[in-house]
Amino acid sequence: MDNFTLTTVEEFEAATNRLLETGAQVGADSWQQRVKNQTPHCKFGEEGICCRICSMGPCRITPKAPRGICGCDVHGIAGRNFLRFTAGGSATHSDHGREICHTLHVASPDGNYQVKDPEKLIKIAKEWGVETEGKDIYDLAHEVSELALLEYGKPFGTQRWLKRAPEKTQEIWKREEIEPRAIDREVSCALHMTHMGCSSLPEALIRQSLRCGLSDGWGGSMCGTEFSDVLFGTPMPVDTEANLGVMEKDMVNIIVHGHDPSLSEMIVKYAEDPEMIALAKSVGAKGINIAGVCCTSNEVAMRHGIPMAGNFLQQENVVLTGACEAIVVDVQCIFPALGPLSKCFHTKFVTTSKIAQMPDSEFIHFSAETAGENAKAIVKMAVENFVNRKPELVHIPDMKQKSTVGYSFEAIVKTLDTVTNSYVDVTGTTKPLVDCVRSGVLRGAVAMVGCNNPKVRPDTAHIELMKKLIKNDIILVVSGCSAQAAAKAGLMDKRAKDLCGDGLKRVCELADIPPVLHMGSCVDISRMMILVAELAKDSGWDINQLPVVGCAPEWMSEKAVSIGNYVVATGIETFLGVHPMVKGSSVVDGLLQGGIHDWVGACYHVELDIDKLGDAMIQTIEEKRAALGI
Ligand code: MSK
Repeated sequence: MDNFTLTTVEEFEAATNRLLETGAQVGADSWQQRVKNQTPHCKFGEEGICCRICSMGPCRITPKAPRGICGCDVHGIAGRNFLRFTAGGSATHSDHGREICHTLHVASPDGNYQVKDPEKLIKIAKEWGVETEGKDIYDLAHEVSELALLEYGKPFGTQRWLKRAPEKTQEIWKREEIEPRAIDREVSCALHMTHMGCSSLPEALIRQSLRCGLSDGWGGSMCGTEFSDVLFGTPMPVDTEANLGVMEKDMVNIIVHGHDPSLSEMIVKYAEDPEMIALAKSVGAKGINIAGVCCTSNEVAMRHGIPMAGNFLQQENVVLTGACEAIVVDVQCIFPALGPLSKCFHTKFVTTSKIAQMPDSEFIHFSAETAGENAKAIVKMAVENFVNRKPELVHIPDMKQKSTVGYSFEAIVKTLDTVTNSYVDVTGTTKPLVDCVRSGVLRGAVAMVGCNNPKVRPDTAHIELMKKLIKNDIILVVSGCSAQAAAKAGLMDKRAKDLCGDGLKRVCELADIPPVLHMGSCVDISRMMILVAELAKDSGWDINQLPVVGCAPEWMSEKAVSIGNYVVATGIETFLGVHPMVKGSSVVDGLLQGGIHDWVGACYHVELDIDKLGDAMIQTIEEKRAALGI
């Protein structure tokens, strides 16, 4: 196998333990310790049966006290909590998308941001009925971005992007009254419904949870993905490396962390500025090394091949290497712990967004208008900090894997086109992929997404499930921190084809792809929605008939719940390795794990045993194949 082996979770853990020794030496706190301090968790919170919605409470439901002071029962309370959780996630993703629209609105030929994919912009404009003929590309960008921004608050109608779904799916959404209206309206409506004295009917609360989720996946997130591509380029396959070994001992290391590529793109650009490189050399460094954490990492890896230092539960590790000059963050999934931790080292913890302000950080307000000067100031600060490194604390684990990333929907279609000469008549479609599935060369696909969560041994579920699935000829499309787990292990190295079943191995060889395809960050799950929509159209099957399932084995955030809701509502069976906080209500849990199937043709499946979770996915894929007669 050309000396190729996967990196094991045990090796990840040994590297982390060595870094924690450095942490102990300097009196640093760690998430591992905080988990111990917080365990056992509050049962009422964990089961979703604590209500803090008004100040008569908090009310906690027990057999002796089956109703809150207002009379709400356990099902109403768990349902309201679930809807509020969803609204938090939908608002977060969608606001990220809104920021990208604003950035596009200030794009100009001589400004901080340009249009890098005019073709995609024109395609979207045509889709939205905007006249493109003879129009300056920047005028078009401003017009389309304004239309996109109006999607957030439009008084009438539903989301424009819904038209991308197959008609059957659109009919289901209409029939079930879950077509998302204005994005902000669905979030507002969720908060209104869950206010004291409004909805306590579980069915109504779960129906709005699906609608609010759909306003994210087929609304705000899709804006985030599509307009990021317009601004920064649609990802195409590119080689990179992953894990902490991508940090460089003799270079200035700047870690970018968070989600919005508007910041990280600029940091990448200014790190290549000859003036900054000269400055780095003048302070004794060999140059400037940028690496990413969490979804920012996915964004810059997919577009520039910037290496990926790690995922969610590895964010403290980059500081613990003692070789991080600056960790620069924007929004979402950033541990406030980075403030005090960075104080134990020479690391500058730089916050940049008014949305995510934290103690013990250096705040440099980053805006689209001043992006260039902000990025330059941040890079300069990091470079000048190199001299403050304490060599005795530096330890970079010698651990990294090669990865090929950047499989946007367009890249997947293009890759298939180049290898399937016999399909000259279907250029630009997913038909070759459909044929692989129909013939059984590929049994199906799993969209694996989501975070790490200390409730699951970090990265184990992602990696073990992926290994099991590819062995069974099931191709993976992945995003978020799941993508980084795969990359760190080596599953995005093309040589990982040797771990696949014969069918998937053949596909990997023909298409020259790894068996686990990196589709991007958490907003980019909208790319997966486009992929399943096109697969359904090209196959003639409905989305809920496709041998495709979703999986978030280590999820933890509100965004993940919003994602889960739009994936399920799109008709994709979704498998979870962490139970949603609704266990206290048999009715809400029953709806999520069964009842909603009657509405949208899919539901959640929760299984904490990872091996059984994998078996259940394979079984569902095989059942779908049998139902299709393939
Ligand atoms: S960063 S939401 S921990 S995937 Fe998008 Fe990772 Fe989950 Fe954040």
